[in-house]
Amino acid sequence: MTSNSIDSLLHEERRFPPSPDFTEGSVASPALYEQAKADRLAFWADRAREQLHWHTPFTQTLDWSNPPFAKWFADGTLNVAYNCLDRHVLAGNGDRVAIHWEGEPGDTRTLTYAELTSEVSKAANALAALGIGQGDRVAIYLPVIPEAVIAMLAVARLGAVHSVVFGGFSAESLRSRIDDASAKLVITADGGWRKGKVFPLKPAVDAALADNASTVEHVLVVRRGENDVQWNERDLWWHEVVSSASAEHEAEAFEAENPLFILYTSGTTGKPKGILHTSGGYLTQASFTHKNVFDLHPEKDVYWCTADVGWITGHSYVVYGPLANGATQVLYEGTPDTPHPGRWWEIIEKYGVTIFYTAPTAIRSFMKLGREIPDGFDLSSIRVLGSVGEPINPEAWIWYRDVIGAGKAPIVDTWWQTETGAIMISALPGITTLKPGSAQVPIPGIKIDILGEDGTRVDPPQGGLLVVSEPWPSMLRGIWGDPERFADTYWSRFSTPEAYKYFAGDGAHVDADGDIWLLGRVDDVMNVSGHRLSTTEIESALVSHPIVAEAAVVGAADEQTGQAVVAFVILRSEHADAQTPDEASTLLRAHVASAIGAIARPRQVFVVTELPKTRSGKIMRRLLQDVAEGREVGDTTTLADTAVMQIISDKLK
Ligand code: 6R9
Repeated sequence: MTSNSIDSLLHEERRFPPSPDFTEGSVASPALYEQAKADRLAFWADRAREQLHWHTPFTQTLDWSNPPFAKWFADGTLNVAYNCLDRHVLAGNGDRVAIHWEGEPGDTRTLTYAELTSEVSKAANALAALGIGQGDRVAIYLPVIPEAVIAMLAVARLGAVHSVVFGGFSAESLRSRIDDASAKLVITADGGWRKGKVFPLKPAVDAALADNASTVEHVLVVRRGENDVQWNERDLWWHEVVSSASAEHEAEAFEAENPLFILYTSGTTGKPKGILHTSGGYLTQASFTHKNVFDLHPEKDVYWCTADVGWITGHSYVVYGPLANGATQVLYEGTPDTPHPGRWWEIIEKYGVTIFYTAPTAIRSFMKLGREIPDGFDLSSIRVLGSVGEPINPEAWIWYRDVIGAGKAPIVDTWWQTETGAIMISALPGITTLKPGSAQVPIPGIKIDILGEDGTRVDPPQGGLLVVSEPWPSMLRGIWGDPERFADTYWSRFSTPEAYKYFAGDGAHVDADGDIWLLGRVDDVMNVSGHRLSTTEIESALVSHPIVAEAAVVGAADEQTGQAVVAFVILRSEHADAQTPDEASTLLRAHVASAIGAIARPRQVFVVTELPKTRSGKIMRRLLQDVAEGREVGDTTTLADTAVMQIISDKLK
């Protein structure tokens, strides 16, 4: 990766310093960086005391005597749910809205902190009556409805461990996750609303448990879709079991390292990894970052993170971070375009959302539809915008700021992973001068380095591999049931006995100001004629062309150059018919060559109408690579829309 190739992409040279008004009232202060620099562990100990209520105060901050197995605040005890609920009620904020829930068909439900505390207490009593206690695993397979949050917190309140499985996953994926964690209970719903229809969930649970050979004793079913369901002996209705339970439940304290949840994520091999997070450290960093990165003023902000609770973003920035901070938030069940393409903007207007956190893929799909749609709504309440999940290209960044943020809301581009548990790299609004396209700087207390293949630090502006060089409070504590895979996947590449370093799997580059630019997963790095090229970089060049709405790039085997660049693009609707695919291809090949250099010129540019994406919005380049290399398309089960590959393959025939 050469610096020239990256720099040539940055047509967007504008910088956005914080406005004095914003800085004056901002939550974060430069002192955080100074304190963390002076004494990192003391900094985190202070954050843990400031952010959380400890039943027993801790005396030890970090135990790193057995790396890579960390313990944070190990002799302290707390209850995670108490921290998200009861303490806000006790502080006099019981009447504050915790959740403004909006169902896809337009039904709504509002829960104050007092009401949410009662609901969680009832659910905790009901689960305890079903035999759930400390350490037991509970699988949660629900739509984005209040019961998803209530179920997670009820499990946490009992010191048990939840494993939320995204509602779009198949019966087979659900079964493998249930088995891997030996779950005792599954909490699901009859169905949920998506794209104007009820999608059934219960049949997938029935199919997953059909052989009666799993560890699951009961299935607790929330009524949401009102669709018919098959009933088995192990099944119980949520509304029968939970409604009749007492609303009084005393939250017991558990050790800081008590497991809180397992969340499965895909790795390089086929078997998903059960990423394990624990209590005190996780909640400290999730809540600290939620407050400072989003400039949360809980008494007046209305926060909305669009992630499904089935992803890590939903865990840390829908459930734990916001609720630990006593925030008021919006929770929305459905898709962005149902029943009309302005649904999200309508929700922002309706609830007066002030802080909005979403993914670049969503932003680009709105760009594709044109600004007339958001312009039809009053978005003037917005004051902070966040981005997560993949690098945000400067064009989308500027559009997001101009169209959604009225040309003034700061954007925080937050880099982190399921494994890191909470935000690791981000600007802090009110402090950082923003640079479109860069995730910018490690948050206070986090140590990031960019290393070359040989493990030595590379100096700006060279690119390398991103590592976290010191343990952090919300770090994963392991892969469920597989300590070797944990040590191997993340810690074997760059660690020495003196210094353990976490290998994130992302490429990155630091510029002369010390700002970090993410270059995509290193597994997506191509080698073309001996030159390293990042898929992200070429995609960014493609989407910087006005006719392109979305782009995905893969390295396809090529006899001459080792790998060749093959691009798949979706054109903006107003251009889709104005160019033939051949004309568009010629134009874009030349555009990439001029943006990055001839070496990056795609061998082929295919114009398509859809790209294969996972349900969390990540483009599945592996499948496009199959197409580009003329192979049979591989496993498509994790696609949001499994028909997409057929459409693409047919089109290219
Ligand atoms: C939170 C989440 C993690 C991977 C990560 C990286 C990519 C996430 C990013 C970003 C560039 C950002 N990623 N945020 N890349 N800029 N702001 O997405 O977790 O689903 O585990 O994905 O996503 O490649 O390694 P997860």
